[in-house]
Amino acid sequence: MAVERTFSMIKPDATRRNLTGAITKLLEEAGLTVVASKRVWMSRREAEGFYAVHKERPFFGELVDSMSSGPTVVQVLQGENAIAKNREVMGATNPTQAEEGTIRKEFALSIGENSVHGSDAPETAAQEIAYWFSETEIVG
Ligand code: RTP
Ligand code: MG
Repeated sequence: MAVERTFSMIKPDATRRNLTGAITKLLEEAGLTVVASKRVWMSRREAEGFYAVHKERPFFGELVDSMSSGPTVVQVLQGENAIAKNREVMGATNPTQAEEGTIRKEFALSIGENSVHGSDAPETAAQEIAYWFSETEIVG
């Protein structure tokens, strides 16, 4: 299995409830290492750019509103099989379908306010990391 990097966000619904530490703990316990981290309050324009792939979806406006409504913690996670492992720890997009022990089962409020984001493939991980971080900010 290869060591990979993936991109993760702790969304405003979670930072607002002071869950940055609790969520990071679950990621670390799953064997992922935080190799870059910063807190950002993204603008609507940054949120629209980040989620451009969803711009035709009916929930796009709501998603941009919510992601620019408060601070987000953006992170790069490193570890074996990091992309799939992170998705596993996050749990299903809709928290009512998330498995016991996952971040979304424990903390998400709704499908829109679902506490975390994680890249879904190597290509999107590389793009999403580059959207928020320069190489010098990542310390492996
Ligand atoms: P993410 O990208 O955030 O890690 O989550 P995901 O792959 O599980 O979900 P995706 O389909 O990529 O959707 C991105 C985010 O949009 C919000 N969403 N709202 N109201 C809705 O029906 C709806 N559907 C999706 C969620 O916050 C989701 O994480
Ligand atoms: Mg997604």
